[in-house]
Amino acid sequence: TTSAPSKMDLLWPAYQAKMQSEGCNEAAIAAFKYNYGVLVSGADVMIPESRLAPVESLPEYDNLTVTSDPSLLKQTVVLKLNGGLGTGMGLDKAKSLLEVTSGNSFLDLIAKQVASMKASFKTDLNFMLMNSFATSADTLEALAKYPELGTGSDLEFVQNKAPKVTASDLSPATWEQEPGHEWCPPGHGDLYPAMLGSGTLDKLLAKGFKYMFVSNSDNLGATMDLKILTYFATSKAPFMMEVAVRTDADKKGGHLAKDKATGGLLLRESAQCPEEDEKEFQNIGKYRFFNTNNLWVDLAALKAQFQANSGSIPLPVMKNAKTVDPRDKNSTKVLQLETAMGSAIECFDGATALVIPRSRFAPVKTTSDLLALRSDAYTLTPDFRITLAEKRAGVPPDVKLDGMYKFTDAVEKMIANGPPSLIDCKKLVVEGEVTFAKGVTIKGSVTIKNASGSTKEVQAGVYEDTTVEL
Ligand code: UPG
Repeated sequence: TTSAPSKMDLLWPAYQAKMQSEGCNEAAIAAFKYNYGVLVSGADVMIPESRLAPVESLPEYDNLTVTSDPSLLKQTVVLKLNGGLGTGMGLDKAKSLLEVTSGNSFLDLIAKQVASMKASFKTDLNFMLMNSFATSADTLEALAKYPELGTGSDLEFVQNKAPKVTASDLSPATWEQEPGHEWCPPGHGDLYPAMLGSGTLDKLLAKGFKYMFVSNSDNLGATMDLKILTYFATSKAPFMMEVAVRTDADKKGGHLAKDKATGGLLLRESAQCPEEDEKEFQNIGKYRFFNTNNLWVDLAALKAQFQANSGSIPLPVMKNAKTVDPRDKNSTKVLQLETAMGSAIECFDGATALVIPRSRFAPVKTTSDLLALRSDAYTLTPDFRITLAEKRAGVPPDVKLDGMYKFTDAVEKMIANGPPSLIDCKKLVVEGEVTFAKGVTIKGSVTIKNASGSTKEVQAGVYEDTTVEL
């Protein structure tokens, strides 16, 4: 008997052909095929509240009693995710090219951090980047002045590209005006298939590397920590996520939870939360732990995952609805299939999480984050980390800038005389167009409003728990 071809049998060959003629490797095709299969099956990709239980307690960094073992450094690769563009902040290049502080971009600070780690651990340290087709050239150019960081395939591998899917009939999206728009980066969960497909994973294993520490390039608090490495290695866990205790400033990103069915840990990204559960997602008393995206991976366990799952890792799939030309809202409606690196926590038996001090987490997702980071609420350490000032006791200021400050050039204008002091600021809200005079100090919760329609200056002085109408 012959059965009717499945929907997947009918739809898949066009993608296979498209990816092959584009030169995508086997691992990239296998990863996309898995994601696309989930889409075609019609499965609900959301993670509803009903599936989750909160995580009550976890081991904490401050209570670890391990004796650091520096010999582990030689078996460890430090990797930064650098595939993302700064589009959301008005930059058409890699986000890590943005200036963070005193003439240093994220990449400058990362290069200086690595140099400083090598000096302080008195050993070579293997450093790598995952770039995307959109960030590779600019990044390599910016890093050319740090040759000691590494070069060529020792320094980077480039992540995969995935075909965009036409929303109406699930066929491969086409856009003849600009065929580049037919492809997208498949999210940072692509780290794993990209490592496999580029040969990086096998190369590292062959050279005797055992562990990988990976983090976001926008997190300048994430550097090698020997105590954590030693804890991870001696725990023999295949995978470990560094989590931070959530604060009011941590509304985006993903939180850790327990899968009620299996009792295992899982990550829920905001894109995976059904609208009706949004309130619970934001409940920082219930879901206390936040994924910092600082992850520790046992490379042999990663390789075993691929072997056990016929060459792909079954990460939860996220559907991102867009238009094929991102700038043309009238162009074809498409779905972009993405995965998140931290979701792998549910794939590895025995995966764990560790609560880390806030100093290891200083992300820049928005210009509000950037303003806070430029202020005295954060400090640049001698080893080039950016961390919350000690006086903040682990709590970042909650900054909310007006929508007109979405792009960095607007923020540069606002703080042309220097950023306000935020060391004692709980919350700062800016509504309307303002500039800060030199010498503005914000304490407690302050709202600054300018409804006039033209720029007004916030004059020098101390503003404490007040609303200022300019
Ligand atoms: N990135 C890639 N390739 C991609 C997408 C992103 O390399 O296809 C990089 C990007 O350059 C950045 C990092 O991945 O360095 C993180 O990407 P971003 O979009 O900024 O992070 P989010 O998806 O917002 O959040 C991640 C985790 C989330 C966590 C948060 C912490 O998914 O769970 O809470 O990081 O900042």
